[in-house]
Amino acid sequence: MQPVCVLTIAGSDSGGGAGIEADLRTFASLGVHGCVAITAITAQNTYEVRAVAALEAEMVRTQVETVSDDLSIRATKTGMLARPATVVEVGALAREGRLGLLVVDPVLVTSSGHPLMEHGGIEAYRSALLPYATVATPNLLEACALVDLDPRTIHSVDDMVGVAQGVLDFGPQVVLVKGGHYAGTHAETTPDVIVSSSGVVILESARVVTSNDHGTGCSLAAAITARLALGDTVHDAISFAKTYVWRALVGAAPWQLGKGHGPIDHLGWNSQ
Ligand code: PXL
Repeated sequence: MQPVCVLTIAGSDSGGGAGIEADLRTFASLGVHGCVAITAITAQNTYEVRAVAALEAEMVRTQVETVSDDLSIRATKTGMLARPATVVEVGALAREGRLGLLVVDPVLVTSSGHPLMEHGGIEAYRSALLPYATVATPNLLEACALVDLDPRTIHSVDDMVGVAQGVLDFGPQVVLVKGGHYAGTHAETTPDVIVSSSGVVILESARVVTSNDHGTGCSLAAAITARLALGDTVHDAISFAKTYVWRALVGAAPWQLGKGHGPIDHLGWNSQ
């Protein structure tokens, strides 16, 4: 049996918790071969981002072309794209058919508030990349930014559904709005909202209270990508990925790898 190949187009997190590093561990853990196109290098640890250096969009294109000229990429995940020009370039690569099934995680800022996208990124996502997405996986704050809504106006799961439908209008086949930020992270459950042309599905799961939650969004999108590449339907891939991240959160809850938000247990999830 040959392993299935997938690609992540994302930034590097020197602390190893998020970005490319999380994606590759997730891919390895779920049995697919991960290729990468690096968009930016971040100098960060578990509590701060000290610097970001973005690559030129052209260099991102060259990485993707080089990989996809040789390996058969079944599915691609995009994470931190850093520059609007890179968002546009990745949209063009999708249009050229180089990316396979496409999971777009529209990363804009870190949870601590450090920007991971330059000015103009939101408009680029709307017009150039979301139309090609099989699944878009914004968190609630990113979804609000995409539809130009103040997150303080979101008070119910119905409000979340409205935001998700707004993102769906930009063209993805399915939108998953993650509920981790719902109710200011104090709610006992995290409602995830999935919308598509076939309707609305709400997935509830118990919140894992832990400071080791860095890279959960990246890992969720990477797990969806791996499962899509392996042949799951979008809904099955999302359900699987939620369980994967939930178990990896539980597994890492006792860890103390730094002073801030540590990584999740990408590799030990199956023992939970
Ligand atoms: O979780 C968003 C994210 C994506 N990519 C990189 C990051 C982060 C958050 O810190 O560092 C490289």
